[in-house]
Amino acid sequence: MIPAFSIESFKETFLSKKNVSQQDDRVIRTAKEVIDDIRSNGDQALKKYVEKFDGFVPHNLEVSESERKDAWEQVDQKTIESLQKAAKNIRAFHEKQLQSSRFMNVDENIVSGQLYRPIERVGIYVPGGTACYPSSVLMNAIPAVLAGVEEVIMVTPARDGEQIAPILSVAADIAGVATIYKIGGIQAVAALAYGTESIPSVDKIVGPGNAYVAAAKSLVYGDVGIDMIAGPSEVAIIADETAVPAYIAADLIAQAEHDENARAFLFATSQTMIEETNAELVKQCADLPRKAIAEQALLHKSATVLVNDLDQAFDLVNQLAPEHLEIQLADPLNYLGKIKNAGSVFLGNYTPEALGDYYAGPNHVLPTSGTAKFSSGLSVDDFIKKTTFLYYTQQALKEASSHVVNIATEERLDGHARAVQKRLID
Ligand code: HSO
Ligand code: ZN
Repeated sequence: MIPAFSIESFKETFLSKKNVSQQDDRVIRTAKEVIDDIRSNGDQALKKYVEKFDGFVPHNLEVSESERKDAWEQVDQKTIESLQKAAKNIRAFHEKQLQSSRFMNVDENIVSGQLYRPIERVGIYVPGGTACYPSSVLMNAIPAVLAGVEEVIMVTPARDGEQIAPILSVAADIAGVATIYKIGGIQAVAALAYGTESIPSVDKIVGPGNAYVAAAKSLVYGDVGIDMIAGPSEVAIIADETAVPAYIAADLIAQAEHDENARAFLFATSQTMIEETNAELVKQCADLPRKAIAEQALLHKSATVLVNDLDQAFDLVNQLAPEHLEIQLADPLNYLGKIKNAGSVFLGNYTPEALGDYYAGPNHVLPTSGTAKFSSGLSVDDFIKKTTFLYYTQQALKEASSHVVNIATEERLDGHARAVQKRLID
């Protein structure tokens, strides 16, 4: 079901740089218009676009205390318990990422170090349509709360006029989100970036969204921080003869059902493994509710590659830099050293990506489209700024002075040289 690619054709099709996340001009123009209007006209413009794009304006833009309380009655108890357990695992994992401010160099005459300070206000964008994922609320909000962000604000569009999806509200409570506003789309990004009478401005906006949201995020970047512009989700699986075709197929499908542009790759050391996986794909897709989407992704965006050996598989995967990498090999932990570029790695036959998507602890917001070559998944670091500090006594400055003056003179910046010399005169 997934087309077979030779090593060469795989390289040509999937490894050439072609900026898959490039944005449509028309979308950018629309986003710019909405952002400019909201920046100049605040709430009045915001409400105009909520009406225009969502078809209604909720009574109150903020989700009230009582609405948040009522949401708990509308979600079944089993789901609530699972979200709570997942949140506990995600919190425990991300807690270990926290670092404290520290002195780095301390002697009699010199002190230097680094302060770790949380971003003060963060906005989390949560889509409200078919991709309405409480797991993404947990993955985005928990690291922010742990980092010490004072105010974590969530935005998500209301459905049918008034209510946001109750499960998103419950997930927000579990994660520690302070305030939720019933807005989405470009208008929500603009309101968070610049503030309106009813929406406070934030310092950074994170969270996934459609092409309009992505365009809006890239336009407000600079005035606020953003996490990343995510491309289509992808998984690469490396399999030897110990892998199980039914499990491989299940994980390729789990990826493919995300959207028609999702990409699923299998690098196998045997032709039989590829054939058996394809047979499983057909079987398992048959009764999949999102069959049409998954089939599109598998048929048109994905690839199987027969590799000569595992070194070749790792070489291709490192060039691909996939968002998710599954290593379905005997002794999978032995291969950690071979991984250079990947967002998150899942080891062995019993660690499906779905475990990490929802529950185990590592973050599911990950670099896509090869960006794992230079960036990482969401972590507490995304909500922290590092500020360095320095203290010298006059004695220490004296010892450093000739070097500073030499470099300043070379750069023809006499003012810099004098700023040092002035302090050594008396
Ligand atoms: N696989 C997605 C995350 C997700 N899966 C959310 C299910 N819900 C991107 O890593
Ligand atoms: Zn997923």
